Amino acid sequence: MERRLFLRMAGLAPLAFSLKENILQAAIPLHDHFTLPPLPYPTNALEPVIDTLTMEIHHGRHHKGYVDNLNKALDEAGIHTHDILDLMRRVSTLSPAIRNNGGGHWNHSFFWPLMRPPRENNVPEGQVRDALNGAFGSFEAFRDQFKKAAMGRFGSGWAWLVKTSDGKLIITSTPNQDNPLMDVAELRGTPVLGLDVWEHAYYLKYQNKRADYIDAWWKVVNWDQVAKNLQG
Ligand code: MN3
Repeated sequence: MERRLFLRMAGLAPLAFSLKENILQAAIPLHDHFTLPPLPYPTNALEPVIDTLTMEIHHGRHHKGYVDNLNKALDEAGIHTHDILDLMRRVSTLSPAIRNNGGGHWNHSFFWPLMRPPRENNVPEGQVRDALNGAFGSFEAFRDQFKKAAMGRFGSGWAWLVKTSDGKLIITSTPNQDNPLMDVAELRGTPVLGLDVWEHAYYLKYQNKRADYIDAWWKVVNWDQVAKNLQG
């Protein structure tokens, strides 16, 4: 109060007001666009298919890194948004850092709920089974084709089951942290299922054996989540 009174007396009230505004603006954290979502299960929940240390590093460091670097890249570009889908759809107009880290954030946020503790004979039922039968002939044929896409992605990337705008189910893969939502994607559509085939997703347990990781992964696929994605 004394300070404000002094400033008013000195004829400096407008200056005090603008100083206060600046301080308020500076107090808003710059990196508040996106945050790391918690895993929907403990880090050991997918053992032995995906080991605890891989989950800790994958979620706590890799995914967190994408979130932090995305926020930084958005600040640098002067973009203020909480709409990740909007960023994906116009990624060709944005910086490589936003493309890579925005994709990394969307992809991993999509990936975690697609898994659950392992089950033997973990096969889809109902609507998902029918949809896969319709599109690929059988679940086994779908699984083979999906594995081929995941194996065929040279270097780092993702394999996807995607619903196209005309309602068709197709399998595709993307490099790096790209995804089928991006306007730069070869095949665009809404992801229904996705598999991270970056080495950071499997190297500690499977080393260079990507095929073994893919084969084991079917035991932890959360078909209930796939059903939700198929309807959405
Ligand atoms: Mn990853």
